[in-house]
Amino acid sequence: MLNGALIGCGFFAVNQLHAWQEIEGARIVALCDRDPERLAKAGRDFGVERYFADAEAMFAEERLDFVDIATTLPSHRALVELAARHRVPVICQKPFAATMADGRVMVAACEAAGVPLMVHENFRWQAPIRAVRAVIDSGRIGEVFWGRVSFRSSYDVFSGQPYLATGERFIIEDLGIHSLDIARFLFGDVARLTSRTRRVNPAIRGEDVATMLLDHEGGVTSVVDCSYATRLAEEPFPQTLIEIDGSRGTIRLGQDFRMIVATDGGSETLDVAPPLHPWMERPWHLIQESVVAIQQHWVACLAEGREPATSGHDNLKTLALVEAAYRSAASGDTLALAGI
Ligand code: NAD
Ligand code: 89V
Repeated sequence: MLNGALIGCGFFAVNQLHAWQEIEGARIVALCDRDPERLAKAGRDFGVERYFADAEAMFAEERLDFVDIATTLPSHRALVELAARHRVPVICQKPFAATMADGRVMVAACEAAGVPLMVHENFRWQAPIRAVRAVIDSGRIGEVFWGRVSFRSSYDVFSGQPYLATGERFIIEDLGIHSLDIARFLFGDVARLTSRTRRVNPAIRGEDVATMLLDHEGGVTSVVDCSYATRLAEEPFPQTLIEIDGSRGTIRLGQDFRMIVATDGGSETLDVAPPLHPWMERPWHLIQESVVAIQQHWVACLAEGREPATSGHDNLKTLALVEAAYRSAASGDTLALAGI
């Protein structure tokens, strides 16, 4: 049994704590948050008896097999470096780092300490995204030449996560980061990127609309678009919709988890909805179920000595797309990823 600690008992950590209770072979034995009320509530709700207001004190006192960092971005670098100093394998929530330089330092610290590092980039673990990738891998639609990864919504994310309204950066750093990672997962790494952004909602500070054009290294062209300013007849939050064209067919992942695969032989419509476990709540179950999947993957990787799919090293490539998207939107230029 792996004994883990979780740092940051806030809005999203509840999902991670529920998911750890489902996973065989790992359990959370200690919690840390600098907010005493949140800490005590999480301890009560999840039956964890060891509490710490300070992460340094926790690492000093506990014997941990891993730590799960569920705090917001400003604390990520210091906490990952602390885990590395204590030689504790570490999971860190997205966005992994505020800058590429920080991200590289964090990856290097874990490598030097010989500890595994996984970024909690869970959207590629969503059931419908895995289903799309399985069709691509089957070869049914031939060689992929075009794709679109789209997240358009007017869901109020600010009431649950108020910090999203106040940062200079918003949708690309918080949500587009998932969409860009999905694009990498489905179409491969990226050579060049062009981006345009705007802010529609006057009550927030950062951009809430972004449109990005990606040239993937293998030749696929993709569009990654995201918006929190899009009022639709049926609110799709938090679904990512996907369009893919291949040399022998197409995949369309539409609203309500309907995936259509069309080839010359006809078309097939599949229900790729995620399961709804008792603790999950619509419409968040799509994300909640992917949290179980990524945490299971972490436990399997630790047991088998494998590098996680979204290791720190891998996630630097997604972070580079975020950085390129902001720079391209500011300059209007198409940017080569090699220079980021
Ligand atoms: P939150 O502000 O609700 O919770 C963060 C908690 O961390 C707070 O309770 C705060 O007191 C605590 N904290 C911060 N710094 C600390 C430190 N140094 N030591 C101890 N405690 C500290 O934030 P949230 O909305 O839960 O978001 C947390 C992270 O999860 C963010 O990085 C966010 O982007 C990410 N997130 C991911 C998903 C996803 O699907 N992957 C969804 C939502 C949020
Ligand atoms: O996944 C996230 O990081 C969340 C949300 C889906 C609300 O944007 O912040």
